[in-house]
Amino acid sequence: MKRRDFVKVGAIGSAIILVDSCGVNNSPKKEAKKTLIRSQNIKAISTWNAGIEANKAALIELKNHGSALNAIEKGLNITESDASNSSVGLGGMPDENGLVTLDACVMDHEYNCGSVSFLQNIEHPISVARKVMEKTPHVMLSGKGAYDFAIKNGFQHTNLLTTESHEKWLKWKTESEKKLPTINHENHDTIAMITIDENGHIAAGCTTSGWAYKIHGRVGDSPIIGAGIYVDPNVGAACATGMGEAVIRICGTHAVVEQMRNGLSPDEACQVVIERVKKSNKDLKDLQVGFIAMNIEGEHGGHSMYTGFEYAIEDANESSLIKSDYEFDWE
Ligand code: SD4
Repeated sequence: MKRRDFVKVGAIGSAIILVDSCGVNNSPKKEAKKTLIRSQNIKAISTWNAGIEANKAALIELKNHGSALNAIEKGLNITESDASNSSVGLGGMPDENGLVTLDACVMDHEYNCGSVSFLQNIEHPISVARKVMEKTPHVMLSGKGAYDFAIKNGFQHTNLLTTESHEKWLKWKTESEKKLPTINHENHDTIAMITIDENGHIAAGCTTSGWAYKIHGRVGDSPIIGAGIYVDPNVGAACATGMGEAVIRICGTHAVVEQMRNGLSPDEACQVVIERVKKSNKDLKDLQVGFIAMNIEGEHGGHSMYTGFEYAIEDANESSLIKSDYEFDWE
C-alpha cells in the first residue's frame, strides 16, 4: 500500500472570497468573517482526473451561494458533454449491441434521491435523475420509461455514439473472443462527486455509460443509492467507481458512510470497505473498485483495490489531484 501523492493542479486565492465577503456595504466585520469561514468550507471532490474540470464548475456554483445539489448537477453536466470522456454521457462506450446506455443518480442532504438506469439518447442523465427526485414520488426510472420522462420534461433526443466510440465498437465486434475490457484500467473514468455548500449541506451524484460492451440491459452500481453513492446528512457521503457488480454486492457506499458514522476517517472508512470487497469476491484479478468519501466536516479520503485510482479536490483555496492508497499493483 502506498502513501497517497498529492498533485497540485492550481490554486485559487482565498483573497477573492475575502473581497467578496467584505464587499457587502455596511456589513459588520464579524459578519464578513463568518461569511469567509463558511465560504472556505465549500468543497467538491470527484473521481478520476475528469473530476478536475467538473469540480471547477461545481465550485463556481458554490461560490455564487449555490446549493450542494446545484453544484453536483453543474459539475457532472460538464463531464457528460465531454465527448473525449469515453465513460460518461456523450462519447460514452456502447454496450454489446452498439447502444450507449446510461446510469446516474443523485442524493441531497435530506435523504431525497433520484436515479435513472439503462437510459438512452439523453446527454444529461444526472439532470433527469434530479427531475425524478424532484418531480415524482419515485426514486428510479429505467429504460424507455426514463427516456419518455426525460422527453416530457424538455430534454432533447441526442445521439451519444461518437464516430470514435462507434469505430472502437466495430473493431471489438470483429474480434473472435469479444472480451469485456478490464474496468477502470486505462479505459474507464465514470464520474462521481460529493459537494458541500456554504450552509454545510452535503450532496452526491454519479453518472456513467457503465462497462464498455456490457450485455444489453446491464445496469451497474452507479444508479443505485447505497451502492454508487450515499449521503447521510449527519455523517457524510461516499461514491464508488469500478466494477459495479462488486460494489452492489456489499452496498459499498452505504457501508463507507456507516464506517464513518462509527468514527473512522474517510480514508479509513474507504479502506475497510475495500477489505470487504476483497473478502466478498473469490477472484480479485482485474477487479478494480475505488471509493471516495467526505464527512460533514469536509475531511475527505479514498481507497482502491488496484493502483491508478485518483480523485480531484477543489475548494476555495486550491485544486488537487490525489492518487489514492490501494491494495495491489496491476500485474
Ligand atoms: C459500472 N461503476 O457501471 C461503473 C463503472 C465505473 O469507472 O465506475 N467505471 O459498473
